[in-house]
Amino acid sequence: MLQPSESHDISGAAGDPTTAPVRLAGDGGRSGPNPPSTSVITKTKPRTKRPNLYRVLILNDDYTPMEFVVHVLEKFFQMDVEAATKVMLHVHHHGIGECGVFTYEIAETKVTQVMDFARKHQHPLQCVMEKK
Ligand code: TYC
Repeated sequence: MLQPSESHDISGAAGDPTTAPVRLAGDGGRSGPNPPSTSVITKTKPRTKRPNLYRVLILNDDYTPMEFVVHVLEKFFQMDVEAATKVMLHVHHHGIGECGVFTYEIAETKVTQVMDFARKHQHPLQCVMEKK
């Protein structure tokens, strides 16, 4: 008499080495032929990390025309003429003022754009960035 384990399997999956459950030694026979299905639940915390932020600042000087500074703030910092004039006058009176807050690469780009533009027009306007 053939035992079930000796029979020639013609039913498909059970005898298919690619799908047959692996029988593990020492599992008390719980692994097959139909072992209880188990799964591993991995908890991944929804981690949102905030980027480092940088202030872009302009500095006062005695020579750069007020209209040029207003133009810079409109051109590179998307300010309207009223906001740009307020910032320019703040810098004129206090020596330094904020143009905006950006991630590192954007802040660096703004500083370069302002410095290149000021140099091109031969104005000594200075623009810097500082970590918040
Ligand atoms: N102090 C300049 C002047 O009187 C105007 C000025 C304002 C220059 C802001 C630079 O960042 C600046 N012409």
